Amino acid sequence: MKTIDLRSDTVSHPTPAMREAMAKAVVGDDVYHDDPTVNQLEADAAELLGKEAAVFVTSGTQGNLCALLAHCNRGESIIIGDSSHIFRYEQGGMAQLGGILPHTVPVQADGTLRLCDLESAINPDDEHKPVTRLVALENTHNMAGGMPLSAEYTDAVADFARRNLLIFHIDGARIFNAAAAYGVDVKTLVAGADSVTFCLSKGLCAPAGSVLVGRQDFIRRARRARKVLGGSMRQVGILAAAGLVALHTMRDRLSEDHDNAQLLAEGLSELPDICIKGQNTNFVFFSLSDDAGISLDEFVGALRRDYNIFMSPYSGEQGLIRLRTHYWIDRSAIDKVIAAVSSLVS
Ligand code: TLP
Repeated sequence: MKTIDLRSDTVSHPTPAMREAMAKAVVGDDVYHDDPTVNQLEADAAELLGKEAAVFVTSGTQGNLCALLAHCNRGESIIIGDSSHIFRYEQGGMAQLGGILPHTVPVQADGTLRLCDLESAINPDDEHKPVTRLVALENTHNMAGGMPLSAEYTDAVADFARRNLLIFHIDGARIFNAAAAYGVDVKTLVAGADSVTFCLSKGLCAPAGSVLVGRQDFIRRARRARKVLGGSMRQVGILAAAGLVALHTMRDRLSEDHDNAQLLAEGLSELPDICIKGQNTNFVFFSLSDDAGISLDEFVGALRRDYNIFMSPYSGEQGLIRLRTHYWIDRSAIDKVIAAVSSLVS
């Protein structure tokens, strides 16, 4: 029985085209800037996002951390959403390794941070307080359920950052999902940002890797940060080759994942005891009603054991299950999931 893995889009395997490109990749020592495939990926990524330069990093976590280490000094503070991935799920790397303090503001249900909250999170020029250096957004917002942030909102935050002499970083792990959701060129979603991290290994299906983009001088500092984090690799064109396939052939199909997520949410919503809590981009959240007669753990266990369907309870909120669609979840998989869930709850 084929596995249907909906736990995250990070579980997506590389496509056959990626495996072929990896096998044929021309490589060199990337620490000497000698790997033509990495160089191509970095050039294409910078151009696609409308920035001067890019650096290929091992993961989204490393991209965000390199950005913060390159932008901020020890003892400085950044303004960030209280449910952002950087704050909640990156082990506090900024504080652990960079001596940078997160000043959190509440993430709204639509994934935004209110401008008035940002305003009041800026420390005054007071020797008791850390200097506020940066503001960060997340697009799409993971904990807000895959919410895409619009270009208008992002521009407003960029304007706020400029007026207050703050640096503006975007954790754009799924920025191409946001671009697909709004039907816009990704450049418009990051135009005012000083730096953006995006992931090749989530909905875009590459086996590993993320890219950090920004100005030349910033990317030079970010490369130094990557080096001290042990993230500079050698003949890594093997991975960049898959990244190029991801960047050039996988973005335009992300709306299929969004359509499948919508079909899944609609199908599940018709079943008894399933309460859909949200569906945005490639995310679906649901809970079981108290009358379902099966606990969440039993439900997840039975799907895995009897149907080879993988789901995971959502760590962000008790009683919720989070599903993500991706390239390897097609319409027939959606039908199978709805049928399997139906057999457990009815
Ligand atoms: N998120 C993973 C888990 O860590 C929760 C997932 O399955 O969604 N920013 C955002 C918005 C993310 O969702 C993630 C990964 C990252 C950064 C970190 O990327 P990686 O896993 O490549 O370090």
